Amino acid sequence: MPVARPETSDSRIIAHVDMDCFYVQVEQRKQPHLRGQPTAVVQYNSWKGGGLIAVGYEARKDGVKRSMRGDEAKKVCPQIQLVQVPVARGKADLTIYRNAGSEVVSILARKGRCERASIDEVYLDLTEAAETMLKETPIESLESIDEEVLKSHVLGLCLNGKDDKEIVREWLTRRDADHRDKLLACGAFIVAELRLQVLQETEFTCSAGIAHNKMLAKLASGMNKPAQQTIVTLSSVKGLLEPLPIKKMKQLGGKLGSSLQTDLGVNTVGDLLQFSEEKLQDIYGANTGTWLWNIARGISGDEVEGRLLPKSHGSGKTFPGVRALKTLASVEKWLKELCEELSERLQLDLETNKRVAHTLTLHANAYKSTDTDSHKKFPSKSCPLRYGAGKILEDSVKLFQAGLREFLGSYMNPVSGGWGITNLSVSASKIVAAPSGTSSITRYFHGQDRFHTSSEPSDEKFKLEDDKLSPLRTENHSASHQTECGGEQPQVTHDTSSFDRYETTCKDEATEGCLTLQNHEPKPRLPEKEKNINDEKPSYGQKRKATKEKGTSSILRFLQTNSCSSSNQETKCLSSGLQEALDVENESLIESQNNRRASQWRYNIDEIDQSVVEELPPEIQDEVRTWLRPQKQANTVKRGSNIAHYFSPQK
Ligand code: DCP
Repeated sequence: MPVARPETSDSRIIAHVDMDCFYVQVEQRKQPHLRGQPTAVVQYNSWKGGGLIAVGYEARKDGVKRSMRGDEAKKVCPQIQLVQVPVARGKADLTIYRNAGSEVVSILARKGRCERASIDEVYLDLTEAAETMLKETPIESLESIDEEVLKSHVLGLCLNGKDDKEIVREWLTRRDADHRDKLLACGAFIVAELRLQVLQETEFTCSAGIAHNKMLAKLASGMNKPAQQTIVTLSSVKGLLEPLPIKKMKQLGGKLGSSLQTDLGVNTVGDLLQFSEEKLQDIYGANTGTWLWNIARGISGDEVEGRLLPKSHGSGKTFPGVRALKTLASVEKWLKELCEELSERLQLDLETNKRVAHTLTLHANAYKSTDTDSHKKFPSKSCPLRYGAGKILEDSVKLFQAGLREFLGSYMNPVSGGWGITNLSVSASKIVAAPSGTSSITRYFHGQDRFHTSSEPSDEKFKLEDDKLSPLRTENHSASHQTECGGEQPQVTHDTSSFDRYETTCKDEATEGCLTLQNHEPKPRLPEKEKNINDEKPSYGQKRKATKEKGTSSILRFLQTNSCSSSNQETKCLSSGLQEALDVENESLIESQNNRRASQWRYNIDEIDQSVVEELPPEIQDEVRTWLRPQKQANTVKRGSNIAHYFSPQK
């Protein structure tokens, strides 16, 4: 869910730096003879010349596009150089690009707080640096100004194509300029210098947007590429935003954007301006309403997070068309590859950065051959992460089983086929600093081993991801979630809008080998009494209500299934291979249903895993925590309260 944060100040100086045709530049540095040549990077598979994932600017001039395959690119640009993405474990290996991104980050971080937003994008908070510069070096008295700064594009400034640099120079050095514009001018100097340092030290060019907040800086960085920078002045904000298609705005690429279009007739950001904050709050809830009102006016208080390392690690692969995985054995084989890669990267992160990840998540895209329910998605599943490739694989297999069972429903037997997996990925998130000192790290892992004595994850630790728990939980997870994938992955929506949207939509073959930015769809919190603009149509609010109910039953199912599975079944399930396990799971499901009918429900509160609790709706979390306080346990459970409702045998 978008969070409406008020601007702490409209004098912040924020830059968004985006590398130009990044993978192509990395390959050109590796093979200097490619410099200046039309070049594109293709995914490793050779069908129709492979899918293009990065296109150099020389090739773009000839009409080559990222949506093309290698063969098509050769038709429009016969001299194009196609470079294959490195391959490891039968899939794309992005290590060189990741490392190249880290080189750039370490340079950009020199002047202020720096947030690594993706493999080739960075936000910088340059407020302090700009203020210091303004105090120490008044720009109006500068005699010579670097070309790179003079090449800046200042939005709203009228250029004539002849004396552009002079006009920019005047703007930069105006004595009577507003303080905020003076700070922006300083930002332009600082960013130009950083971009030059990146070029000198890494040979890479990049482009940047400089503005008073992250949203505007991001919108501007792609406006003039390659190797240029764009400044968003306060006076230009209205003109910049008004014509923008609403779906292009960050966090509006999904359902919320569609609701604005269909329910309110809002197609551009300008259209949103006619709605009062109260009206938007009435429809979408207080927070989302305010957020919408703010973004229409270019207001966004999002802070640049000081983070030079990725938030999560992922390893994935797509299996398009005939390559879809149709047997459990093939899924297990690929999971092994993915888990090994993930484990290596986790190990490296631990050794290099002393960080540990806490959550393992399995995502997949699937279809049923006899599909009557084609909109149904394979549910993402997560559990506490245990270190070691073997353990990660074991847990991933369990997560896959759980997801497949849910995807197919109780009437379809996973073993008998009739399904296909077109995308598979595992990711590790909730990465935090490891306890300091090597001995602590060792203790940490010993502790983990003790916890998982059987090396088997207990069923209680498997939980439904996101929407599956409850709608509120989804809202809690609306913050952007970035995964640098080590393999073939879903789409990247690298337009000016939704780079950190959670688009579960996937991927055609051309997206293989790509970096994935996985984020959560904004889910507005709805007001208690939902007011619909159009009572005829099912509104966004009504849809959400339906989801809520669905979420409630899902969590119930989850808790009950877990608590009902007998230890005998569990042991059998865990010690067998995937096929056998799925048979057992089916039996277990039937038995758990019977158990439910017989009201043999039991849930041992001591077995509630903390990370499961964290995924529950906030009010439920509070109540569970109250339960977990032993001395108060007996007195604090409120009869008829929400938690009792979720956990009650009758349900
Ligand atoms: N990428 C990918 N798969 C995609 C899109 C992108 O693997 N579907 C990779 C290759 C890109 C890198 O991510 O080089 C960064 O993506 P961008 O969208 O930022 O595009 P480029 O950096 O290639 O070009 P631009 O100069 O337009 O930003």
